[in-house]
Amino acid sequence: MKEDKSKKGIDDKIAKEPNAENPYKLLDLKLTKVETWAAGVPAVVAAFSDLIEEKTLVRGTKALFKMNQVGGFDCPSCAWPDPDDERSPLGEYCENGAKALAEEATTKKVTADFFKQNSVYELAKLDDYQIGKMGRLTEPMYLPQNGTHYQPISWDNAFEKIAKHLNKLESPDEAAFYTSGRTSNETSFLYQLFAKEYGTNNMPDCSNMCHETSGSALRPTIGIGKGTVTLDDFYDTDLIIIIGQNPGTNAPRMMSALSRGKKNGAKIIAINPLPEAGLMGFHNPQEVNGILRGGVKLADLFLPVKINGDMALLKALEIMLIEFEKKNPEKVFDYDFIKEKTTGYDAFLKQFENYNLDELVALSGVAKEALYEAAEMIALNKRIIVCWGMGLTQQPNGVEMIREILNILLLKGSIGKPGAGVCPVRGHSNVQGNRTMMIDEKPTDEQLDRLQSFYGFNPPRKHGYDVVRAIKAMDEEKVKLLFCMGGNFLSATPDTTFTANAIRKLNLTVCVSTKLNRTHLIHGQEAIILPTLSRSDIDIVNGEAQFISTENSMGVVQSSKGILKPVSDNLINETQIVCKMAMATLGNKTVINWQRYHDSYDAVRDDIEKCIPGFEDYNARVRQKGGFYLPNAARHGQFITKEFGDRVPFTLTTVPNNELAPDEYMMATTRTHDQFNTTIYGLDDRYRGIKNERRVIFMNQKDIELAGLKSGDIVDLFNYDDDIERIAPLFIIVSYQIPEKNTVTYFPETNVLVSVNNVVKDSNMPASKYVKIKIKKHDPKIYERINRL
Ligand SMILES: Nc1nc2c(c(=O)[nH]1)N[C@H]1C(S)=C(S)[C@@H](COP(=O)(O)OP(=O)(O)OC[C@H]3O[C@@H](n4cnc5c(=O)[nH]c(N)nc54)[C@H](O)[C@@H]3O)O[C@H]1N2
Ligand SMILES: Nc1nc2c(c(=O)[nH]1)N[C@H]1C(S)=C(S)[C@@H](COP(=O)(O)OP(=O)(O)OC[C@H]3O[C@@H](n4cnc5c(=O)[nH]c(N)nc54)[C@H](O)[C@@H]3O)O[C@H]1N2
Ligand SMILES: [Mo]
Repeated sequence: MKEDKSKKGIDDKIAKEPNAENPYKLLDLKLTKVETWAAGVPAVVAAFSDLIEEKTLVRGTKALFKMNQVGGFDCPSCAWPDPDDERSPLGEYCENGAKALAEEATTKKVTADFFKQNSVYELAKLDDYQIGKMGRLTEPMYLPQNGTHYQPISWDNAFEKIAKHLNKLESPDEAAFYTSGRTSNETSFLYQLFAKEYGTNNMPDCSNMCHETSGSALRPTIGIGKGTVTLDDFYDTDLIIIIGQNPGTNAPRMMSALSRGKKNGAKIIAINPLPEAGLMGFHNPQEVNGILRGGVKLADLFLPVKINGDMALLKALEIMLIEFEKKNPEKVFDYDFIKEKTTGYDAFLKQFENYNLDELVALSGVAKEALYEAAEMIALNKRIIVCWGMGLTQQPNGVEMIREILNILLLKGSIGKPGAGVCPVRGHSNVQGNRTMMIDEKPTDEQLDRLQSFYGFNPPRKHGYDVVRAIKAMDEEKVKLLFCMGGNFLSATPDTTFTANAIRKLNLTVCVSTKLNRTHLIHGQEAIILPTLSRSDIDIVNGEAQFISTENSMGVVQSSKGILKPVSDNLINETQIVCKMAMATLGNKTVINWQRYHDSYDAVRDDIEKCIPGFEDYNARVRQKGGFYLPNAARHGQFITKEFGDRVPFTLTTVPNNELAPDEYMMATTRTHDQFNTTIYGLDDRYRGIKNERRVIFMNQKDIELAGLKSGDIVDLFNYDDDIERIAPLFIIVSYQIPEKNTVTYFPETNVLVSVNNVVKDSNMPASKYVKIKIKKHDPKIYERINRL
């Protein structure tokens, strides 16, 4: 590696370290049985062992029983809703909710002394698992330019520094304000309000890497960028299709809803390259029955689609449905619905003259008989729910694929009715609420008009940067300051080396965080860490314990009140952080009474009510048991859009060309059972039979043999998008039940291979489940080739 003499200090030292952005070393992989059932006793044992490891058994257990209970706090993990009616006395949590809680309820602390003893340089050599296990952040910290160690800073001085940096930028658009999806409604509202009053719509958020694709597909077609079903719909429906989503790991409580639906007669089809345990069967750990015996078989039919073979699969199903309808006129399609509620049906039908069923079947990778079976299940049933996750949204044609799903539902008249509709399964516990609160780089004129008329300032109208555009703007030095409200920007985003270098160009990075993470260690010229309260912490404002509110995957807004004593007296809540930053930055230029918001969540909610439709009587209704549903016209069969009036369009889409060179493979990056995004709880992926290693690559046995490799071989992975060599060294091959030419690895380790230009059309999300790679036997000299720009 050449030395750049022009740079000094710590950044330079890290820049010479080949693995500071993404350290790599192999552990001691053990393969265990691949599970075909999810949850059950091991899940309960795993949940409690995490609490023990985090030295928080009593605190954690006390908190677990309050989690997702009426009057308790909302699980910080996923956005799956709580039942409206009865909640399980054994607890409404799952193994992964318990792990998420253990992470934040930990009594381990990262103090000023810790930073004094550990330089940023040394910390950056640790992997994400080790960094995350250091404990909760306890006081604000500051890293001066060329500094080697973070040092304590008072809250006031921290805000003064941030204000000074913000005020010296040539334009407000030189700042970007990132949000991760745990932030409450109240904080989100104030945060976007501050960014707008300051003068920018640069609000990249985790949705830009998650469900932006779903919003982009649904908003212009059904009139709302959210799902249309509620939990009750799952309990009484005919058919549930789960495509590109892994509920056993990422939304475990969804399995209770699925099994209740099944008991009431629903069938399930799962479409996924991997036979995920949570799609196949479920033992409910919350029911004595589930722990001791039995359990419910989930998928009636599993379609092992090729990565990105979904479009071909959906079109093949449509051809089969059209044939069924021809043979059984008016039995398969809902012509009343098609006539009254849709547009474009004739053109939709006509397109199939150009498609060949057998070709589509081959592209999907699924056997024709299995597809017929699926088509038959769709043909024979009327009420269908389709759920999807990152398997679709992180594909280059994700927007089109979701619209193709919609086409099928339109044929069946299966949306906007009980037991029928679309269900994009959200990720972060309040990611949906963030968007409702206008955390959005492209707010609508209606939204801005309402803010303008209530507050009286002119919010900026120009759209801001999303995540991918923000990274590029940072690289081009158009953005000079990155403020992160939660999250772990570097580890979550694509093209790790490129992004790390873009971050290093910034004047200042500020992270509001609960735990130490990589974005604190690969930073701008100056860096500030602001520690904050988490969901489960008691939040006292003006002497009184407060609650915040969130919106779940099904549009229910409810309160959340922490119960644990914070690990430090020097933590303030996120809302207060925003208010203090606003007061320090805007001074007497502001037209908003930030002190009032600082002192009272009720005041924030009162004003949200005035600016965002659906929040009438917010303070009263959020205090009701179970909260309240936001309006959702599509749920009730009203689909209002500017372009199509009150009709939903059939969308004409195309089948992508997924051809690969002989030595190329398609890679999807996914989560293990032991992580929450970039927070690594442990090193196992229990359901997939992986123990004590994350640097694995799942491959089909035939591919392994064809490449002259064998299971257990150590390989390096390469991507060559944009004619740049991207390298992820040191992965172990695991032979797995996965379609040929397809591979799966875990993020964030393989984000380094995802080009920042590999994005989803229309939503501009990283297409991190569609990465073309090459695989070569590990070369010990590979490190010399790692290009650090
Ligand atoms: N415990 C835990 N819970 C979580 C999270 C976590 O990290 N840990 N993350 C949260 C967040 S932010 C989110 S967004 C959600 C994510 O939850 P999911 O949407 O389930 O996300 P992933 O695990 O990334 O991948 C989903 C599935 O897509 C499949 N897949 C990959 N490529 C394709 C394809 O081409 N076609 C099809 N049909 N399937 C494909 C993979 O095999 C995998 O089973 O979970 C949330 N909940
Ligand atoms: N290759 C690849 N990349 C992906 C994905 C993928 O499937 N493949 N998935 C993408 C998806 S779906 C998402 S949503 C993003 C996630 O991206 P992010 O939301 O940015 O990442 P997280 O790992 O969830 O953030 C973890 C950090 O949040 C902080 N934190 C936790 N709780 C709180 C809190 O209550 N308040 C505050 N202020 N901070 C808190 C902690 O410090 C922790 O280190 O990653 C994306 N990246
Ligand atoms: Mo997500």
